[in-house]
Amino acid sequence: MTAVTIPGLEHAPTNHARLLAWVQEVAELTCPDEVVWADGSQGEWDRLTQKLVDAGTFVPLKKKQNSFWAASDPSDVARVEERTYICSVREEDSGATNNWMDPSEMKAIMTELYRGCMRGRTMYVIPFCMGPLDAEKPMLGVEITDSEYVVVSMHIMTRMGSKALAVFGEDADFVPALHSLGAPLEPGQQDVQWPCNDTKYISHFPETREIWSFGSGYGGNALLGKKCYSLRIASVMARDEGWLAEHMLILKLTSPENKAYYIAAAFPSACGKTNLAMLEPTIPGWKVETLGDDIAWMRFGEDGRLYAVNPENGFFGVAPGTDYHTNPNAMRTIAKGNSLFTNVALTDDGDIWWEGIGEAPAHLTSWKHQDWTPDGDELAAHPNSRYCTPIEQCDIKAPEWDDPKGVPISAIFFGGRRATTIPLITESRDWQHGTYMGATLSSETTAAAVGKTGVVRRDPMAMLPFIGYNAGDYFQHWVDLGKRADADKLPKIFYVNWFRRGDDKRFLWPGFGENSRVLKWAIERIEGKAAATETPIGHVPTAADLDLEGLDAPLADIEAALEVNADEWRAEIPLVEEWFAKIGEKVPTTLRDELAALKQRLG
Ligand code: GTP
Ligand code: SPV
Ligand code: MN
Repeated sequence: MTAVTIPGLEHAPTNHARLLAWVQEVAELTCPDEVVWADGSQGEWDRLTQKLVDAGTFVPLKKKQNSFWAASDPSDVARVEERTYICSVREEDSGATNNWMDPSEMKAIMTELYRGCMRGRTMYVIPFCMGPLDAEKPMLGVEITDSEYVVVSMHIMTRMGSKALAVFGEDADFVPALHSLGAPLEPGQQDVQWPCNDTKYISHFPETREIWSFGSGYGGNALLGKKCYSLRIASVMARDEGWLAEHMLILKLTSPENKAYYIAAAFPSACGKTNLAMLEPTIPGWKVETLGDDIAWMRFGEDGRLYAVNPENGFFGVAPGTDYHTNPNAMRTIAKGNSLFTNVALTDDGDIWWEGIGEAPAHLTSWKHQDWTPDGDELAAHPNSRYCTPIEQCDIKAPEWDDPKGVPISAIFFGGRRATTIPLITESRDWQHGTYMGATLSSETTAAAVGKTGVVRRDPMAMLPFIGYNAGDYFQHWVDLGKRADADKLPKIFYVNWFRRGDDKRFLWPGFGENSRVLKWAIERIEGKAAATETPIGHVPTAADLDLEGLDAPLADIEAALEVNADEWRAEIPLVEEWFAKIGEKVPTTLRDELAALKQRLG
């Protein structure tokens, strides 16, 4: 076939012709020293974590078994939305919210970047499956990468290696996902702790369902099964096949009467999904179990209800702010070890530390590898530092978390981070109104993406950076799905905001475990038990409608968190108009009608 011989290329553990041809093609283009098929074994984990320790990328944690600390290049700490592209054939299919480039033009540019880019490194071939391996149609992918950090992270975040490859057979469909750090090594050249490239591209080809990523080692840019496959590419599949791929947690809420409800919730990055998914209720008798903390795939079941599956196998959670008070379940999960920590601080006795985890020790090694003491002004951990840990280890995972059938969703929450305007919770009147709430969702930007933080922007369904096609078509898809099912079988949609602030900038609502009070109200609305006030924006509880027993917070703050301020809402209207104008003609008529009706109600 070719004159090129690369060690490892001839020992492929599969007869899948399309996969073999692609691996051959990528190896010839990128020129690695060696090709290794990832098998997902403990031996492979041990070998690669040791290799990362030897390279200085990982420091083993003395205080957590089988766990490692890594600090990235200071320039490679978050998703790069400006460098993320949806390369549909027609520009309008990418839409006003995505960066676009013609697929052949992008492939020409990136092919030149990839040429020889794995020289001096090992090329790993990682077969993986998003969602359960025993799904009716397993959602397969293969990531090729030259990063050991990516391989070991994929061990945690996905079902991968031999057990995934076994599902491929000789001709199963899969999403090819190519990743390179873009940091070839010349013979004898010393590697750096966190190789990456100043030039970055995170490219998606929706028609051919391919992913090409270059230059970054950070989670969302490099673990291609996550946002690239399970949201951007999967949202296109979902549009074509009549389902939903969403940036949502999945939780199970059990009432004191032992009735179980499943709730999915979409909040933008670093706006509280992991925390809500693992919540420890402060109200007696209520129980939360976790099914997923970031992504939900939802399909209609035969009974007409919407069933959700978490495609992931691990949590890639925001570290700062996580402690035994805010998220004890995350703390217990990582305490079991088998976890990776990136861009947190390292204690002198070999443990991790971040802002919000408790009192700072007198000395730390910061995420920038610098000596750190509490009297300086720099953060010890990057605000987007992350832990990566297996779901399997989470004590409160729901037993059905990996059931390929999924779980029937009773309520969908949309939420954002807004200091003003948006009440603690609002119930939509129906699916269309709920879709309007989602489509006009707004939130302050966070450290999860490179760029200025704290800027309010529209983030529809918390999917702004993740919709793999035209946002107007995406809204239409939501509207259309709502027409497919009986209204009483559709999840009820709510709009929440844990982040409203008082004059002195304090949070009005205590959040975290106390959010169970808000979940309870939502469930009791579904059961027809709880009261609400009809307002121009939807049904909102008064403080008296919420179970506030034992809550240690001023009533005035709760009332302020629930306030519907007509002036603030009127000020929101031009922003929504501007947003719809940006999306353009494809904004569904129903959503324009919702806006017109809201305007009228506000007077
Ligand atoms: P991604 O993994 O980026 O998608 O983020 P996420 O939506 O899972 O956010 P996460 O739960 O990790 O929360 C991000 C930040 O918000 C953390 O610093 C939390 O401490 C904070 N946070 C989460 N829930 C609440 C809440 O109810 N109230 C307040 N005030 N802060 C919260
Ligand atoms: C997010 O940014 O929404 C995350 C982390 O969940 S990342 O994997 O980078 O997407
Ligand atoms: Mn996320």
